[in-house]
Amino acid sequence: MFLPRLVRIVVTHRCTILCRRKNSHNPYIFRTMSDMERKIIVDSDAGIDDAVSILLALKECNNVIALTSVFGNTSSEQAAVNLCRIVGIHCASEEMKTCCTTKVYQGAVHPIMELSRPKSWEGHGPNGLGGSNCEEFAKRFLPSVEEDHAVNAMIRLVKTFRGEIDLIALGPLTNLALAFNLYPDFFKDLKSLYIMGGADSAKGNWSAVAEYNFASDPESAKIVISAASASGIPVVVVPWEPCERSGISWSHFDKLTTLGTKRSQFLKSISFSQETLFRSKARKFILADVFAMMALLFPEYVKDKVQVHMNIETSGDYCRAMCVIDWYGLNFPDKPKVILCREFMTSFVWDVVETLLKS
Ligand SMILES: [Ca+2]
Repeated sequence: MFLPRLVRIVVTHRCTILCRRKNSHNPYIFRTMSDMERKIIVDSDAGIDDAVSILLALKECNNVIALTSVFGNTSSEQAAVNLCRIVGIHCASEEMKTCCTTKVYQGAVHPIMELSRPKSWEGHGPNGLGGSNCEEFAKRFLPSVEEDHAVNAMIRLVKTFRGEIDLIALGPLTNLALAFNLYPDFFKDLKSLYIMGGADSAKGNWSAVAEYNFASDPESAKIVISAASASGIPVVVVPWEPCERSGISWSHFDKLTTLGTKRSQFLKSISFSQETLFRSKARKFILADVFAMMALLFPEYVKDKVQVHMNIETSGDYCRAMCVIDWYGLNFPDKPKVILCREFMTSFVWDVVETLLKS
């Protein structure tokens, strides 16, 4: 099953050095030096699933060059504080002597067209991380939020490392839309863009038809999907539905949160609100953003993906922020397309999460 991946790596000569990671979740998955040294920016509203995704990126890559905050699961200010704590937990878990070089920047505080930020989902708790201040896990390493604004930092970094940065957006897309409006080559100068957002079958988790990240700033979602797909770079969208289908039972959650490590204890601590809300209703434990991060870091675990033209509805009484997808190419056959990830190899994804939490 995994041989084609290895063959592909060798045949395409992506890198001359193949590294087999210690404690790898799967002995047949090889990571190249280029995988580990790739430059990544994570734009995030710093909730529970964002936290696990970022810990995974920090563990698997040596060059997560920036974490940028945006409103969503909490305020942009609080999200920036949370991102610092997540970096601190990574450094403490790795028993580093000094904190890693990943910088944290604060970004947009409200959507482009609204003057207040949308309501947050209560499952992320009062501060986005279940109400936990995380200090017991991260007190040795707590980086400060940089003075530069997230949008300015993103533009600067993208200009500095033209064509080298994988940008992954795990919250409302406001920072990215602002960056594009300020610097029209912003998307063209990326290596790739990954987005957790939207609903591919209109199964809304916020409105009847819209997913939370897109519903929080539909105009920004429209700008980003349209401009990024037209830029020619790969634009990979992980919608809500496969993330929900890939949720796990609470007994599985119990296993992941009693592994005796800092990361495992941290997940238990920050999941308090989601556990309170969902466990008694027998709803599954879901980490949506992790699947977008997996699409970036472990694309071999994406089971089903398709190229489609996607647009975002920004008006209407019922359909604002809905993803409008031209499934059969009948209406926009010549328009730019995104890569839509529709299904994952779920058990492998959760094995990766368990390996992360065990370390
Ligand atoms: Ca998020």
